[in-house]
Amino acid sequence: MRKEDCLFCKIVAGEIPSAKVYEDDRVLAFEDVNPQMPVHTLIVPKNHYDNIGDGIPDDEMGYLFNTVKKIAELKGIAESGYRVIVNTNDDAQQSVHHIHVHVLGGAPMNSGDPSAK
Ligand code: DGP
Repeated sequence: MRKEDCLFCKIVAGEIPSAKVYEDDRVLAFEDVNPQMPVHTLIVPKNHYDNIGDGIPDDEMGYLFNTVKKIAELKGIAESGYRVIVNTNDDAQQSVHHIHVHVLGGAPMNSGDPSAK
């Protein structure tokens, strides 16, 4: 399931280049173009869903979130710790409307200010 004119669908298809961290048949992880932390990787399902409220099947959602651990290990932050963020719609400033999980780490963070990425 692909959506026309979706930036992350184009990245999944290889039509727009990205710095790939991990890929399998269901998900792609790549470096955020505008990193907010020393480690800032995005994970997307290859199928298109606008956001967390878009009726994502449980197995798809579970697979997406289980990939977080893999990425944390690949990036060397599994032990030191990391933050997982899924921005959803306007108030959260979701700018790309293809669900994506931000995995952030590599340095100590603030206490959890929801406005901080
Ligand atoms: P959000 O605000 O949650 O929708 O975050 C979207 C993120 O996507 C933002 O941190 C920057 C990143 N991003 C936007 N365009 C591109 C791109 O073309 N390539 C990559 N690698 N990241 C992008």
